Amino acid sequence: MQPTSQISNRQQGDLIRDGHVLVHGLLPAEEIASHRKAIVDAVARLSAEQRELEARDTYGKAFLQITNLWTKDDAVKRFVFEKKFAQVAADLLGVEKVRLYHDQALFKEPGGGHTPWHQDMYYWPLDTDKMVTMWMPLVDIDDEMGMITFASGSHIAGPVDNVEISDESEEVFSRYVTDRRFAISKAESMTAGDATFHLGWTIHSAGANKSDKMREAMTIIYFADGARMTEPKSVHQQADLDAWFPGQKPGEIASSELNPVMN
Ligand SMILES: O=C(O)CCC(=O)C(=O)O
Repeated sequence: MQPTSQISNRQQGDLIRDGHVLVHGLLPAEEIASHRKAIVDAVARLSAEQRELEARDTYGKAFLQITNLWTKDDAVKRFVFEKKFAQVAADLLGVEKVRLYHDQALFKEPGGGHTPWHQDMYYWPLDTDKMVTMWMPLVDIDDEMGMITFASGSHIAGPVDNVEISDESEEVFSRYVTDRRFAISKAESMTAGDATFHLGWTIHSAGANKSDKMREAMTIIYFADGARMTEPKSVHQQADLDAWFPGQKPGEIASSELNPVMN
């Protein structure tokens, strides 16, 4: 299917081959400030994290994580429902329509730890691999701040191990990507409003935030319209089914009130 958004056929091809692609300037500079303010304010209001970094486990050190902000804040909803984000997602997946899985803010604090290598699809109880995450920094970032990092081509083999994001996933996947000699790909820097898109099976991670600034990133996960719920294969998939698909059961088309069509 030909792209109808600002992405090119080449970028579509890159996603299929590498499992990730960087799109520059998806949100123009003049639009960033107001969206950023809305998201930063919402995270400050909604984050319940009280512990010092040292008192947290690896996952807790990686970021402040607030999910489905669109249901809690109308200003953030305007960001999440930007049709052009969803159209890029649909074009990259080669589908006509995409639905929302969920959004999430991932704010890596100054001094925050690395995000261990992992595969997102481990968490997702859907029968499609046409799922993609948009990851957008709201401030200019460089490698020192915790750049998102991909093992290019690692999506092609599908699931590698049944392991949640943890010290164990870091060990398992870093050994796997080294042994298989995947090219490790990350941008040297990203400007606020640039975005990466990665597929659900693409093995990825992010570095620690060695700077004294917050790495503010917002993510939106999309899936191809028509996908069906599957039997949860883990407690994590059960938790996702309950949280993101209220009232739905395995076998049904994923389409709860939390999963509107986005483009
Ligand atoms: O922001 C991060 O540190 C990791 C992001 C990530 O794993 C994701 O968006 O799937």
